[in-house]
Amino acid sequence: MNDTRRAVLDALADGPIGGPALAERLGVSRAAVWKHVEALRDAGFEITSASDGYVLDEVPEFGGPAVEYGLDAPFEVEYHDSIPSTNDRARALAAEGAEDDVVLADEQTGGRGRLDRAWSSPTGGVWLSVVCRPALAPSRVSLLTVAASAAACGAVRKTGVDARIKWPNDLLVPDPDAARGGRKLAGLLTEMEGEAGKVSWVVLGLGLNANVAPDDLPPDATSLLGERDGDPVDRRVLTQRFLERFDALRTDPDAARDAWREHAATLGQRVRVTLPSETIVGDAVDVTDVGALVVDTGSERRVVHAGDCEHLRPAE
Ligand code: BT5
Repeated sequence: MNDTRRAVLDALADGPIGGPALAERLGVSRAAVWKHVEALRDAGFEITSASDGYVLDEVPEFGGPAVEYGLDAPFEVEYHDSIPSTNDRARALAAEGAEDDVVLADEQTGGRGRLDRAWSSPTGGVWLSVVCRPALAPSRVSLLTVAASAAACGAVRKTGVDARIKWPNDLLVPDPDAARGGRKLAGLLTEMEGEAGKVSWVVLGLGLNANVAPDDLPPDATSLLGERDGDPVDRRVLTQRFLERFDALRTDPDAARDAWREHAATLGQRVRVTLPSETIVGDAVDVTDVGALVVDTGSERRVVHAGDCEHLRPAE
C-alpha cells in the first residue's frame, strides 16, 4: 500500500472525515482522495459516505491492506489468495532488491519445508515470508529464526493456545499422546543469500496452521482452529502481532533469546539431533546467543547449529 493510501486509512480510523478535509490533511486533490477511497473499497474496506464525511465501517478479514492497516512495523504486504510458495515469491522480490516486503497467502499449492520436504498449506492458514536485509554476518542469521519463532509463539499464545517452541524451527502444542510429545502447529523456513562473509538477503518463511481443519493436515499436526474447538482466529490481528513482535526482536538479540527461552519446550529435554553426518543424543541444556542448541551428551557439551531434533521420552 502506498503512503498516501495508508494515510487515508489512518485518517478514516480517527472518525468521520469529509473529502475536502482529507484532501487538505494529506496535501492531495479531492479527486485523488476519491480514487484512494475507491481503491480501498475494492480491497474490501467498507467505507460509507455520511453527511459528516467518510466513515470506515469494516476492515476486511484478511489480505495485504487489511494487515497493513494499523500495523506498527515497516512492512509492505503483498497478498495472494493462492500461490505456489510465498518463500519462492519472496526470494524473487529479494533478488530484485526488496527489503521489508512480506508475501502473504491464504493457500499455497507448493509450500516447502526444510530439505525440500512438502509443507501442506490449505486455505485458512497464515503462510507468509518476510524479506530482510540484516546487518549480520552469515553465521548470525539464525538470530532471525530465534526472533521469528519467539514472535510467532507470542502471537499464538495471545489466541489462548498453549504453544511451545521446539528447536530449531517448530511450534508445538504439547500432547502426551502424540508420538513426539506434541503436535506441530507451525514451522519456519529461513533461506539466505550472501557472499564474502556478508548477507545479501534473508527470507523468513512462517507456516502457521490457523483456521485450517486438523483433518486437512498431516498426522501429528494441529491448528488453532482445532485447538480452539472450531472457533476461528482473527488472522489479520494474528499476522500483525507476529510482524510487530518480529520487528522488535530482530534487532534485539538479547530480548529475542529471552523470549525464546521463555517459550522453549526443548530446554531440559532429552533429545536426539540428526545431523547429515551423525546423530547426537543428550540433554538439551542451553541455547547460544545465535540460537544454536547446546546438548550435554554425558561426556561432552556439543553446540548444534542445525539439524532435526526429536524430543525423547526419558527411557529412550
Ligand atoms: C518446516 O519444515 O517446518 C518449515 C515450514 C515452512 C513453511 C512456510 S509456509 C510459508 C513459506 N513458504 C513456503 O513454501 N514455506 C514457508 P520441516 O521442519 O522440514 O517440516 C516439514 C514436515 O512437517 C513435513 O515433512 C511434514 O511431516 C510436516 N508438515 C507438513 N505440512 C505441515 C503442516 N501444515 N503442519 C504441520 N506439519 C506439517
